[in-house]
Amino acid sequence: MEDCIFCKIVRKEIPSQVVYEDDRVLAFKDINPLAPVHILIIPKEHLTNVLDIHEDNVDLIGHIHLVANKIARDTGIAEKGFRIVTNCNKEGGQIIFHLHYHLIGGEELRNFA
Ligand code: DGP
Repeated sequence: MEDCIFCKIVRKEIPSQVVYEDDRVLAFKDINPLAPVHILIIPKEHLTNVLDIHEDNVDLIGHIHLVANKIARDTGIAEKGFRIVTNCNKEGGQIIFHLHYHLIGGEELRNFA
């Protein structure tokens, strides 16, 4: 997508602090961290949000969870605990309309649900 900020990050047109990359997924530090570890994990392919997940991309979504698992271990947050969040549409708190998973941890997280 031409004007999508996260597509531009994937194409390296906008700089980011990459923590993991493969042919399908990019993970980088959130520009506005809510906790000591706050990483965004995104598919390189432009999907708008979870409503764009269908039978033909469930494998990609599973892969994203494996990547989250690896990053959680590598950053040292796996043992104590962490959160994976994806916001969907405006009332769900989505600001960037490219599917992304927030991986958050490194401190005691408040429960909100
Ligand atoms: P959401 O509300 O779920 O759409 O979260 C979008 C997140 O993306 C928000 O935590 C801030 C982050 N973000 C927005 N623009 C940029 C950017 O240009 N670079 C990085 N690293 N993060 C960004």
